[in-house]
Amino acid sequence: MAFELPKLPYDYNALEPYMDTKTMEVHHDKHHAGYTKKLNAALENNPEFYEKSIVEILGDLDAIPENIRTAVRNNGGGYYHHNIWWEQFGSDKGGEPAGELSKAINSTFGSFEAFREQFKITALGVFGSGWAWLVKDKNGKLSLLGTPNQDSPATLGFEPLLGIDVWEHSYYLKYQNRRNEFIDNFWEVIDWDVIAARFAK
Ligand code: MN3
Repeated sequence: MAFELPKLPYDYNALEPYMDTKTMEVHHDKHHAGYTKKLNAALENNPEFYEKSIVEILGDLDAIPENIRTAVRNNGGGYYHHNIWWEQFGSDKGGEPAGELSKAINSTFGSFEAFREQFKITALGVFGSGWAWLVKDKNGKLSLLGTPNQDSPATLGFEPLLGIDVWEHSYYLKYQNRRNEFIDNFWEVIDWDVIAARFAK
């Protein structure tokens, strides 16, 4: 079974005014669809990899034949990261984490506010295209990570809990060069129950 583009879990306009409808359409139907299609095309002659999960694939890129490794790294990362991206949002969300996740954030970063500030610095520090992440390691320890292009936390042995896509395609139509403002508004649509469930896994 080839990899499938997941359906957007809400309407294209669900995240207005923080993420605009047009960006949502292009981001899901063109960019995410494109990564999915190119990942499948790259694996066409090695269909045994269709049987693996995308996390398994990205976690062991050395197992991928060298002639398709870069394509799988880029498009597999793009496929996986956008799956994470859509799932972590909802309308009427935002606010703050609760429970064990809240405790872990406070003990790691000092406070939720301090976490948001450090996350923003990480996201602003990604030069060009890439992502910033809240990740956990194998022992459940939290940290922040910036990754270029579609390089994946999964390749580095981390599990991504929350990610911000700072490729220009993610915000340019609405925010132009104001990555700063995009990052500030990102918090308004985060579904912290989803992030807490990822943390608890
Ligand atoms: Mn994107």
